[in-house]
Parts: sequence; structure tokens; C-alpha cells
Amino acid sequence: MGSAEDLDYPQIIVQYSNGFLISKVMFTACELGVFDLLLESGKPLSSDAIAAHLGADTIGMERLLDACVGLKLLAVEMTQEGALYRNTEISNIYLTKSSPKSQYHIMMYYSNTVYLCWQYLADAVREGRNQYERAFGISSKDPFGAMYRSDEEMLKFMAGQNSVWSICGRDVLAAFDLSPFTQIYDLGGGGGALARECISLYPNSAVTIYDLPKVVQVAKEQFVSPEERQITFHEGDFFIDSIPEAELYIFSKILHDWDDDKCKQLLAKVYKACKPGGGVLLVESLLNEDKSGPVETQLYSMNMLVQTEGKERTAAEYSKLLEAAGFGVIQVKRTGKLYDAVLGRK
Ligand code: ASE
Repeated sequence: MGSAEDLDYPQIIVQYSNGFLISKVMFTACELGVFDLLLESGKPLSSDAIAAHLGADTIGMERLLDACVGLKLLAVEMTQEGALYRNTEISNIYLTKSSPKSQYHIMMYYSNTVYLCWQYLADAVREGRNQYERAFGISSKDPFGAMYRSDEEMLKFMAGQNSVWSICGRDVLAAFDLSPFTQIYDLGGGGGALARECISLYPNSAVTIYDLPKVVQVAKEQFVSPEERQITFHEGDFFIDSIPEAELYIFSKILHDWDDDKCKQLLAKVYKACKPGGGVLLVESLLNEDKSGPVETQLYSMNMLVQTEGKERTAAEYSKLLEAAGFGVIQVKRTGKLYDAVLGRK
């Protein structure tokens, strides 16, 4: 590792410059199905066999596989028949499509949508707003209109957002004892992965996913089966339509999409609807109070600039928004993972 004094060879600059190459190698191996094939095959395969199965060029595939070995996403062994590749344990768990903890869909969203928006990061910083006009030729006034510009984009976003709850869902829901709340609304709950974690952790709870009609339709078709009786749906636009009474409201990665005025508007509406003794749970990635980190959260905040109207905030900033809406007794729990929890009580 380079240190601050190590000015002869700037390790950290080299590492950061290569960061996007690393991302793209991992995304591409996922996209082409390398990890899925090696999981299914159950035995190590040669690069020629992998290329043939996946309909790829042998030279291109060998180079991709070797780069994955360098990144420790694959392991290689030399045999008499040549090099044979297999998944590492972490690839089996997180990079295959079928694994319960798969991060495949969020990586496809990063690689095919977020990546294109970041082409215009400098413009976003110059102008202080998202870049849908430059990236996709569509109006940036309504960020979710832009993000859901086609059914395919909406589905990719929903699947992507779902993947994170398989690795962070339990921690954010266990940050507070939510068992006193049985009637829960997940506002902007999308594909329902957090709702599913919630009823699994709190078996006496029932969760209603409140989302736009077209989101609810896709969630019912693709993500939540009617057998999951504790999960129901409510179609609406939470800025325009009414929010029904409940004991607990979850805003998970919602406030970070919006400016302070819109957040206050949403929270005031939820405060009115909330039963006395009830509350609101904010699930967000929290910045340090001096905004010095965590670096993942700082990067996500840049992404909010490029893709939405919002930003990542500190615990004090969320507390202020909650107080402005009327919520008292605000508690903050950092999980040490990507997403944290803030609870406000009515
Ligand atoms: C949103 C979350 C995300 C809106 C757009 C988004 C994510 C990516 N694009 O509410 C997930 C968080 N990851 C990043 C890079 O921000």
C-alpha cells in the first residue's frame, strides 16, 4: 500500500485510475454468464469450453478469465490439458444469478444505466443537476419518469434495488425492535425484497408496498407471489395521493432521491397519517457528521446528483427533517454496512 509520503510512485492514483476497469471486468463476466456457467458445470472448465458455451471469442474470453483471476473472482489451476477456471466462494454466493444473495441485478443496473449517466459527471457538477437530457435525451424534470422511461428500465431498477436487501435487509430491520408495529407501509417499496425481509424477521407484521401503479403491477407479476399473504399492495403517487393510516412507515432509500422541501412534504404527510405511538423508519446510507465519509456514501451522493434530485445526508440532517414534520424521539443506528436506520416516533 502506498502512504502519503510515497510520492515516487502514486499507488493510490494508479489504483483509483484503474477502478472503473475493475468494475467493468466484474460486470462483464457477470453479464456474459461466466459465474453461472462455472456454478452449473460443477467442475473447472477451460477458457475454450467457456467461450464455446457462452458464444464468445476464445481470445477475448481467455483474457477476461485471466483478469477475473487477478481480481480473485476466479481461481485457475494448471493441468496437462491447460488452464482450468473455477469460481471462488465469494463469486458463487454473490455473482451468480440464482444465488439467494446474488448481486447480479444491481451490477447490471450499474453497468448499463448508472455507468452511462456517469459519463456526464462533470456536467452534473457544473450544473448541479441530473443528466438524463444528455445521457438519454429525456427531460430531467421528473427523475422517476426518466428512470422508468421504459418497462425494461423500470424492471432493471427494481431488480437491482431488490438485490441489496439480501445483504443489508436484516441489519436495517433489526437495528430497532419493530415487533410492536404490526401494520407497516413500505413507501416506495418497489420489488418488495425489504418487505419480505420484514415479515421474515417480524412474523406478526403485515407489510403494504405503496408504489406507483406501474411499479405495483410489475412487482405483482415478477417479484411477489400471491402466496405471500402478509405482503399486500397499494397503488399511488405518495406526493399526490393520500397515504393510509398505519403504525409504521418505512422510507427505504426514498428521501435520498429528493431535496429537503420534498422530503419535508412527504414526512409531514406521513406524520398526519401515522397512528399515535407509531413511527417512521428511514433506511439510508448515513454520512459522517463532518461528511468526511464513508466513501461509499460519498460516492452514492454523487450518484444521486447524476440520477435524481436528492443527496445522501448525515444523521443530524435526517433528524432535522423528521423534527420539522413533527416526529419526536429520534433514534439513529449505524449498522457498519451500506445502509443504516433512523427511527422517528409520533
Ligand atoms: C436510488 C437508488 C439508486 C435512485 C437511483 C439509484 C442506486 C443506484 N441508482 O434511489 C442504488 C445506490 N447506488 C448508487 C451508486 O447510488
